[in-house]
Amino acid sequence: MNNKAISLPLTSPLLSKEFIFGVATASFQIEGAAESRLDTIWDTFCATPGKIRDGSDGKRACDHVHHWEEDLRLIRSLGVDAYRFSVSWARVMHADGSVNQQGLDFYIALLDRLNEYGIKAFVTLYHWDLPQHLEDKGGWLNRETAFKFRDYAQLVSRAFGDRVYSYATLNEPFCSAYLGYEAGIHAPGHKSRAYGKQAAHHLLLAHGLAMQVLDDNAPEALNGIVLNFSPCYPESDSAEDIEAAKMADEYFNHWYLQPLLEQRYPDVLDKLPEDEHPPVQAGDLAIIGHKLDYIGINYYTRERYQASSTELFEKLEHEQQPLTDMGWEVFPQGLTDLLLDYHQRYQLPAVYITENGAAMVDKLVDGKVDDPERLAYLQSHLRAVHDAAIKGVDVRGYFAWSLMDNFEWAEGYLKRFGIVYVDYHSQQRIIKSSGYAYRDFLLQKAQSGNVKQQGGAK
Ligand code: IFM
Repeated sequence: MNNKAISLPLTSPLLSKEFIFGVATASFQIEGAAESRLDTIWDTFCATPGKIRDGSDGKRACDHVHHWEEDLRLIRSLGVDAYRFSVSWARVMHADGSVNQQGLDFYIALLDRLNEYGIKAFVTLYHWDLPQHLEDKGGWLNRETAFKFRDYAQLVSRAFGDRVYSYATLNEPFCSAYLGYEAGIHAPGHKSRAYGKQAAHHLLLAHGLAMQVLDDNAPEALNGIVLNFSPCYPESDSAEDIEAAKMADEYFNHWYLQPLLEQRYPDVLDKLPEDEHPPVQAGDLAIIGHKLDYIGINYYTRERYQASSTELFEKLEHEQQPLTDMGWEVFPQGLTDLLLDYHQRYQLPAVYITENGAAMVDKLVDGKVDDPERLAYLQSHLRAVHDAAIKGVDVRGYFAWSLMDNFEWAEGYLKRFGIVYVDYHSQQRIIKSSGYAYRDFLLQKAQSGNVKQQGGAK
């Protein structure tokens, strides 16, 4: 096999004309232009010494607000069917809830251009950048934030009209809740198990409330949510390790999926002390369980667990090679396993792989970036999606994370996930060899008789 190219079996469901390929980004990670929006929890977090590894922030990032036309031309040149990006709440809404028209116009122009190019817009409403004024009132610990999110979804979906192919309410509520309120390694940096569950519940409630709004305002769009999963494997065949991995799986993965699909939290809830239970009020789970048109799945790696004498489970370090620059094990089989497992356990709606990719140590040499490890990662994970699809999982799309290198949260600019390299000084974009391989793969797919479909999503 040519290790400079991406390929799939000719009969792969991923090569059908309906299957959508895209690239993804998020507002805080690429936009910059912080002066034309409100402060967010990530601005505050970045300004707190020691929180971001390289001491950087998102004030300029990829300066996408000033480079968006060039960036959309770049996206078009890759031949993708879709572009997934997020809207910055802090850019489109003033603190008093009124519209920031300039901010909204930015996204409307972007959407219009995408539509002109025939590229489907997958819009995420919340990719972690909560306006700071809401955090000042408790952020996701405050139930009221869920209702503020509904108002924001109302404003955006009314203004965008029928320009959007698909909405995701939230990106990875696990990260917002667990990393932000329980582990303290993401903004706003709280460290409390009780807070983690409280924030998670309010995020899920926000999702359900926004779904009602999206279904009213954007009935033709595919409306859903994006979750991240790391499947949990037991370290050994012992009953104790198997039980530990099962509890971890419920705690980190099913905690989000089960309320959405079955209107209940997983059984591991009963193992938690009363003060760590989510603050569920009557009717909440019915709101959270609003019918989804699709579920977005973000996959990067797996985790391994063993039994612990003091905790419910103990997570093991990633040891198996190869590792990405994040220190995450490259384990494509985990994506197939996860998709098949969820397909068996739940009545899953349509599935889109909304993020998948790898941070690697990229070097710009003579104006080029050769990144064979990222290319191999993409190839093996596309194959993993294919393996699940041929076994019956209704996967309809795949988005590479990320279009371009960007602000990688607590890692700052030290980690590069892009299939396009960004020189942060000159703001030059340089397509990496993985980006060219992705483009060539899509070109070949298009040439083998596949015609892009136009029109509504549902
Ligand atoms: O960069 C992030 C993204 O914002 C959310 N999903 C995981 C990516 C890589 O860490």
